Amino acid sequence: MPTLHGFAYSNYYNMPKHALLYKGVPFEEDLVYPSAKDYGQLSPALKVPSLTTDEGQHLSEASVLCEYIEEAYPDKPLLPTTPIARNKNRQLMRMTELYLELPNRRLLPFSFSNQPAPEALIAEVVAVVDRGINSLNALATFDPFVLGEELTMADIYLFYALTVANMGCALTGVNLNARIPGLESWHARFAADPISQKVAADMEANRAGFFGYIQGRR
Ligand SMILES: N[C@@H](CCC(=O)N[C@@H](CS)C(=O)NCC(=O)O)C(=O)O
Repeated sequence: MPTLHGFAYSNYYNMPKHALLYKGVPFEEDLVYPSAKDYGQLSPALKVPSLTTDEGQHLSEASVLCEYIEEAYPDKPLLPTTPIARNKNRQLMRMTELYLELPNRRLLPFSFSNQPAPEALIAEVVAVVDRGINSLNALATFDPFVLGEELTMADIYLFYALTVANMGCALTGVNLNARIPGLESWHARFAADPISQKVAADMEANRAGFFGYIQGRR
């Protein structure tokens, strides 16, 4: 049985977790924070999540884990079949990560500490997030899923990326729901899914543990 390493407060952890739950793949969860001794053996970049496969191989990087899960457990596919449709899916995931998640992630220290972010940083973040908004508006249909009639990896990726994107947007004032038609109702539908609710409950249960970990690092 594969083991998913990390902690439930991590939005990246929740991407492969949601994919495993959706596919009904039995897996174990190993609650670990990136500063744990020997974590580098699981994830060379010391990032959560990582996954140990049935063969004892250690993989890391959330998007790579999602690809692995799709290849190793093809039942209940989360990627379409044609090369172009698969490519569009990956394109949306990549753009979501580069232009929505990562820029807003730069604001997390300010969000967690309730400190105002420097204006110059806000301007940099907003400029990159503009690209993300344009990308989503060009690719996503939200009808009813991000890229059409089927739930795909792009839905999972965007949903959990938005956890961090929305925290950053609370500081920049960018209103993603207003700028991306269809996003808000799609998000509500996805959040109501029982798998999303389980992941959210696990996340909430890890809140105190996560903030304890953050405080300990300061
Ligand atoms: N590119 C990585 C990013 C993962 C990531 O940033 N994880 C955070 C938790 S949400 C983490 O491990 N942070 C620890 C650190 O940066 O020291 C991935 O896709 O898995």
